[in-house]
This record gives sequence, structure tokens and C-alpha cells, in this order.
Amino acid sequence: MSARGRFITFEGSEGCGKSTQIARLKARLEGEGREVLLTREPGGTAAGEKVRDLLQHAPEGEGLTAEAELLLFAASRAQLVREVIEPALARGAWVLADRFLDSTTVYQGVGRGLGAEAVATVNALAVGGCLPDRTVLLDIDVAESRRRIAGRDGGVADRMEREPDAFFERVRRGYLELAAGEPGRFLVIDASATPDVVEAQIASKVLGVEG
Ligand code: Z5A
Repeated sequence: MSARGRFITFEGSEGCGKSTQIARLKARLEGEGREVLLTREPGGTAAGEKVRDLLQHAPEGEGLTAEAELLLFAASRAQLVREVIEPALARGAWVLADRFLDSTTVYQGVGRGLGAEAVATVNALAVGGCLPDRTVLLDIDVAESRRRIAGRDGGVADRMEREPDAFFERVRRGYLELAAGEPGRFLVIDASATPDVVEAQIASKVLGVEG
């Protein structure tokens, strides 16, 4: 039986560089001959992709309440964990996740104001004990986030992107507070640096690679 794989999650504001850095870490790991699985949330399964469409683009999602939104993110995650993440970890793969439960803690708990307790209860049910070994938090300010995502998708903002700056300020602060409370799991990186500098820090802290 192979040893359990490693579960690394990437978090941060939109445009912070998660996809860019996940692709780079995947290439490094595959260069070492490891199996690597990438996931994104919401989505990553057939059912989860339907939920993603509802949460982000479908007209039917426009009037979603904060509570319904929380449960939909959790539903997508519950499916992803059992259908994709757990089997991959069990066969020894590295799983690199573009968002996981911390996104819900921060966007729904802090951003939407649903509160830590309700969100923790829902998160615990969704992940069923499947928790990240390390979490890379790519920190950028709201103005830089807006700059990086401007013009994407033909300039059409999705449901979340239409929130005001104050929402994204709360999200950023929420992430930093969460990370401060769990310094053993979180690696906080200044993601306004160049992609090469960010990559080197991740390689050093997550893989122990220097130079
Ligand atoms: N959400 C939630 O509310 N609750 C939840 O539980 C979950 C999610 C799971 C998902 O959006 C939305 O759902 C998200 C939170 C919410 N909404 N918001 N806001 P998404 O999946 O569409 O997108 P995202 O996850 O927020 O991120 P992204 O837009 O895909 O960006 P990214 O992957 O972090 O960044 P990137 O694609 O690598 O880079 C963005 C651009 O910046 C690109 O042009 C890069 O070339 C450039 N870039 C990358 N790195 C750098 C550096 N270092 N310098 C300069 N430019 C850079």
C-alpha cells in the first residue's frame, strides 16, 4: 500500500496568482516523478461544476441568500472530497487545491457575516476530516486584485466580483487573521512580488527547495 499523499491548498483574493503558482508547483512535483492532482472550487466534479455555474453565472443564482450560498459551496466540496480528493490522497498523489474550506470560512463567514460557528459546523460536515497539510495564502490588496482580473471574461463581472471593495477588504483581513491563528498550517506570501519570487518562496517553504 502506498503512503498517503500530501494535500496542499491555495487561498487568497481573486487574481492573487493561485492558478499560476499551482501550475508551477505541479511541474516541479511531476519533474520529481510524483502524481499530482489539481482541483478547483467550486467545481471539480460533474455535480460541482453545475453548482459553480449556479453560484457564479446562472441567472437563477442572482437572488441566492447568504445561507443558500454557504450550503452550495459546501455541497460542491463534500462531493469533491469523497469523489476525487480522498481517493487521490489514498493512492499517494499530491493534491493541489485552488481554494478549499478556508474560502468558505472567510468569504461566507466573514465577508457575508454568517459567523465562524455556523460556517465551522458546515465545513466540518463537508470535509469529513479531510484537512490540508499546508495552506499557501497569497496575499494581495484589493486594488491589485481588481487590476489583475479587470477585462477578464470580456469585462463581465461574475456575481461575487460585483461586491464592493469593503467586502473584499473584510475577506483579506479574515484570511490574515485565520492564518495568524494557525501558523503551523499557513504559509503567508506577499503575492505582489513577481511570479518567480513567489514560486521560489513556495518551493522553499513547502518542498524545502533552496535557490
Ligand atoms: N468562493 C466563496 O465565496 N466561497 C467558497 O467556499 C469558495 C469560493 C470555494 C471563485 O472564483 C469565487 O468563489 C471567488 C471566491 C468564491 N470569488 N471571488 N471573488 P474563481 O474560481 O473564478 O476565481 P478565484 O479562485 O477567485 O481566482 P482566479 O481569478 O482564478 O485567480 P488566481 O488563480 O488566484 O490567479 P491567476 O489566474 O494565477 O492570476 C490572475 C492574473 O494575474 C493573471 O493574468 C496572471 O498572469 C496574473 N498574475 C499572477 N501572478 C502574478 C504576479 N505575481 N504578479 C503579477 N501578475 C500576476
